[in-house]
Parts: sequence; structure tokens; C-alpha cells
Amino acid sequence: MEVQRTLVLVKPDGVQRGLSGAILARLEARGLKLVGLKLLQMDRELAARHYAEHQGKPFYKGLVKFITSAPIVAAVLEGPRAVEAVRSAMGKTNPTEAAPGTIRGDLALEMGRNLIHGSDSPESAAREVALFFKASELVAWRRDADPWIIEKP
Ligand code: IDP
Ligand code: MG
Repeated sequence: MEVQRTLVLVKPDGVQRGLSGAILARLEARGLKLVGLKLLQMDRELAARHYAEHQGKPFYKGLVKFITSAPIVAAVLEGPRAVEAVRSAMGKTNPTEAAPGTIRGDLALEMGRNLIHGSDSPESAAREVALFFKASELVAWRRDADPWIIEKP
């Protein structure tokens, strides 16, 4: 199984609502391994680079205003097919369409307040991880529980 790294952001609504720990706990409990973690407030430049694919869309200005409005928690998670594992745990972009049991489906109501970002492909993940973390801030570590989570660690 392909081991991947993916970028997760607990967005400003998640931090302001005190849900950073609850959101990360769900991903950790699933078996994903933390290899990077920080609290920061995004500036407009970082927001523009992170959301470059959405520039020009009707929701773009509001999205940048929102994502820069308060601190976020940035995390890099590692595991087999981590990109897809995080995306499925997040649920659909529009929380009212996100399945119960997903982070958005359980904890959010609106598209513009959907709590979490997760990279949508391994290529996006590589680009996005590099936006938020220096190589020296990522920690490669051996987790003792790995054989109980991953068949061939
Ligand atoms: P994703 O976060 O599920 O990957 P994207 O389509 O990449 O969804 O959109 C990025 C973010 O932009 C969404 O998470 C959401 O916060 C916001 N967004 C996307 N579409 C809309 C919209 O139609 N209205 C308001 N906000 C939107
Ligand atoms: Mg996206």
C-alpha cells in the first residue's frame, strides 16, 4: 500500500470553536500518523498560494478573508493512501451533503465554514505541505503501534 503524506488544515472556524483537538483526534484515531504540526495565522500571500486554483471564482474573496481571519492548525499526516483517507474522513465540501460520521457531516453546516482542509491528490499534497512546512519541520519517526494499524508497515 502506497504510504503518502497529506496536508490538513483546521480552519479558523475549527480553532475558534475549540475543535482543533477533536478534529485531529479523529484522524489520529483512524491510524494516520502526525509528522508535522503547527499553529499559525495565514497571511493573504500564503492564502493566495494555497488557494491558487480557486482564484477568480465567486467565493474566492470571501474564502481568503475567512482563512486569514484567525489562527489555523496545520498538520501533515502520513499513512497508506493518506490523501484519500483524510478526504473520506472530512466528508463532502458542502457539510449538508457530507455523510454523518464525517467531520463536516457531524460538526458543520455551511460550505464557507466547513472546518477542515485536506489535500485532494498526492501532487496537491506535495505542493501544499511545502507551503506550510520546511523539510526540517517534518519528523520521520517509528510508531510502535504501526503493525497493529498497517499490515505491512
Ligand atoms: P474542499 O475543501 O472540499 O477541497 P474546494 O472545492 O477545494 O473544496 O474548495 C475550497 C474551499 O472553498 C472549500 O472547502 C470551502 O471552504 C470554499 N468553497 C468552495 N466552494 C464554495 C462555494 O460555492 N461557496 C462558498 N465557499 C466555497
Ligand atoms: Mg480542495
